[in-house]
Amino acid sequence: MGKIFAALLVIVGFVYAKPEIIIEDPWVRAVPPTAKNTALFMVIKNVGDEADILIGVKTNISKMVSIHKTVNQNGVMKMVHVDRLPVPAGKSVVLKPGGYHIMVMGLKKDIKAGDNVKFTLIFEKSGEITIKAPVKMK
Ligand SMILES: [Cu+2]
Repeated sequence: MGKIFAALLVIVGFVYAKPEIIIEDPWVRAVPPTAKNTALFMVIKNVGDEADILIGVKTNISKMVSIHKTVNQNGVMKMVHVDRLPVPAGKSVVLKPGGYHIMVMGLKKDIKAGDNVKFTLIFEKSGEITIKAPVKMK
């Protein structure tokens, strides 16, 4: 009896384990009208019990969007493209200036402080999550 109950618990746990993604404090850096690029920052929180992975981002304000990481290569700060950004279960990943960020390249229109920009974040398990990020001077 005890064995069957334990087995059932394992099955139930397996079925219901899932990531639960919460996006906190998203913001886009305000840039001068001549600028072609900007970046999106946020905290990606996974309050679920399974890991998830950010695999892509979409927006219609720019030609391209890419997950970037700023790295220090022999004293020179460089940005490198990241295909997959893992968000472990119960953990948060912080996207901030000087670290991970979503690079927004080839702006199609001017953005200014106070605007809100729509982005769709694509997660491997949770699917698409649409957010509105305010444009801020920071
Ligand atoms: Cu970048």
